[in-house]
Formats: sequence, structure tokens, C-alpha cells
Amino acid sequence: MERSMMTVQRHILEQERTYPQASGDLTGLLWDLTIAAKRISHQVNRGGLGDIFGETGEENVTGDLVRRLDRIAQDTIYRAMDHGGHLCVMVSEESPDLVRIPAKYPKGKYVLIYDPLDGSSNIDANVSIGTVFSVHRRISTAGDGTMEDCLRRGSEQVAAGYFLYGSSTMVVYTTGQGVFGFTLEPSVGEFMLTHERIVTPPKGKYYSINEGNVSGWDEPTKRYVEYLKEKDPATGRPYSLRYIGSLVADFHRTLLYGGIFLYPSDHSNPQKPKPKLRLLYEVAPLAYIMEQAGGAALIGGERALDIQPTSLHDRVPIVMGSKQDVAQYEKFLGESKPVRAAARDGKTDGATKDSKNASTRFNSTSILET
Ligand code: AHM
Ligand code: MG
Repeated sequence: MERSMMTVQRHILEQERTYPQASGDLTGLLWDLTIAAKRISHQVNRGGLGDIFGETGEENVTGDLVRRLDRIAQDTIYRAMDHGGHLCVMVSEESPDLVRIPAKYPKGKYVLIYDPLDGSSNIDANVSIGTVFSVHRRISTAGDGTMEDCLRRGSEQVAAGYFLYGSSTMVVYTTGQGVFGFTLEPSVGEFMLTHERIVTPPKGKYYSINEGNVSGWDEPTKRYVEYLKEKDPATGRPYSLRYIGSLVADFHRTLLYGGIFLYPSDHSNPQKPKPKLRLLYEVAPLAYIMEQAGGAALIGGERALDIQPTSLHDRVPIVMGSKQDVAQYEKFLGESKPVRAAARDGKTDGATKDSKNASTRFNSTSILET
């Protein structure tokens, strides 16, 4: 099929068909999600013309102020996904507990985990924002999905992606067979293939971090960012700083242009480092996409996709981007090896070892780099 005529729906279907036992369920699920995203995109595009700006006056489970558009996005996705028969349970940034499928609807074999509208502090200023999603196959066998179905490592995802509401609306997704990007063609209301097999450059020239937080960074991160700013044309330095403060937008640029995105913990209280980004619906899906595009993603020096969540809203420190840039950052982390080793062995506050499968467990305040 001519590339310009490839819709996201057809693409997902063709990807699913390469699996012998495919039932079409994943295609249906992702298709429902694109419908929700088109509706959110429409609202975002109306901007100040609609009654979407401002706050609702409430805080969500992770302490952020809920904006009207957050609420609209949450409701839109929930209503698009609750009745299709593809899902057994959902998890959303906007909901403290599991989001159940109503009793009257059939339960399916997948779990949907999502951040309905990430970067919402940017909404009123017309800055790019996004929806992030992660899909797992359920472990339980029937009925409502369980907590165990949701607390899964990123490496177990069957699909992940994001919608970017920017100068155009895009969806970028992977089902483990590469990363593909589609742009919403407003005249026909379809996402058309525009970015076939996205590959992140092995090395970039941008770094992306909230540098206003420097006083709270761990020492390796401080040294690494100083290194990026030194002048050494032979190694492509200095790097340029690019930071939007909207994860999907910062990630999308890093994915396409290469470079490195970092959101380290705040170590202002060294006893209790505070990471910001959420593992299940922000970090894990983006880490999966980054790896599928040939890049790398680390949490405290460990592969991000191997981290076992302990609760729905775990926060983790994250570094992701071009392979060589992430490897360079790792070298700086390596200089503080004793601390990393202690953390890996469960001797540092907040990190314990999952003895069953020898993978690092994090709780919401854990971090390896110090
Ligand atoms: P949100 O889920 O409440 O929108 O918060 C997550 C956002 C990300 O989009 C972005 O990467 C980060 O927070 C920016 O944080 P900061 O303003 O601390 O740099
Ligand atoms: Mg978010």
C-alpha cells in the first residue's frame, strides 16, 4: 500500500496479523484509543474558544492541580474504552485506584494504563501536551482485572505509545516491531503514516533537563551536565539545552533528533530523594518506545523496562535517549559505583531486591544514584 494512504488502524491490524494467534482485540483497543485522542485533540485545538482552560480546584492522586482539560481527557478516554470488551481494568494518572470496567460490559484480556493529558501545566499557554499509554496482557484469567495485572515491568508491555497535541496531532506507537508515527490529517480525520520505523540517532547534540533544579541533583548528574556544556568540538560539545517541560514533547524531540532527556530525583533531603515522573504511565511506555527505536532508558543505572513497580503511582528518576549519550551518562554514574552496588543489593533506603526474579524493586522514593 502506498505509504501516504496507510492509516494507523490499517497499520495496527497488519502488525497484529504477524502474530499467529491474533484475535484483532489489540487492534480494536488501539483503534478505540485513537478515537478518544481525536476528540481530545479537537478540544485542545479549540484552545481559548472552548471552556477548557483553568483549574477544577482539585488535586489529583500525585498532588498536581487538576485542570479542566485533564478532566475532559480522562472522561473522554474512559468513555471510549470502558465498553469495547478489550479491557479488564484500567489505570490512570487521574485516579488513585484501579479504574474498573462497569459490571454491565464484557471484560477483555488487556490492561490499559494511561496518563490522559501529560504536561497539563502548559495547557493554558498553548504549549504541546500529550496522552501516554501502555498496554499489558492480563495475567488473571477471567472477570475484573487485578492489581497484579497492572503492577508489571515495562518489558512485559504488548504495546505503548503517545499522542502529541502539538503544531499537528500525532500518534507514535510500538507493538515491539519498531516505532511508527502517524499525523492526523484534519481534512479526513485519519492518522496517516508519516514516520516509518523511527530510529533514534546513536548520538545527539541536545540535552533536556529542568536545570532550575540543579541544587537538588545528585553529584554524577551535576558532573555530567557540566561535561555536556564544556567546549570540545571533537566530541560534539557543548550540547544545546532544549527543555519544554512537557514530557511527550521533550521525549518526541529526543526520539527524532537524538540526545538525552533526564529527570533525576531531587536530593535536597539526601535521606529521602524525590523522583517526579511516574513509572507505569509515563516512564515505562516511553522507555519501551525509546528502546524499540534503538535508544536506551535507565532508572538509577538499571534498564528502565526491568523495574518492578510496587504501587500504581510509583515515581522514578529517568534518563533516556541516544544510546551513546545514555552510555556516557552511565560512565558518570559508574564513578559512584559503591553506592550503586549497595542500592542494587538492597542496602540503600528505598530499594529492595525482588528475590523471586532478581530484578530491582523501587518504591516511590527509591533511587540508586547519589
Ligand atoms: P503532569 O503529569 O502533572 O503533567 O507532570 C509531568 C510533567 C511532564 O510532562 C514534564 O516532563 C515534567 O512534569 C516537567 O516537570 P518540571 O516542571 O518539574 O520540569
Ligand atoms: Mg503526567
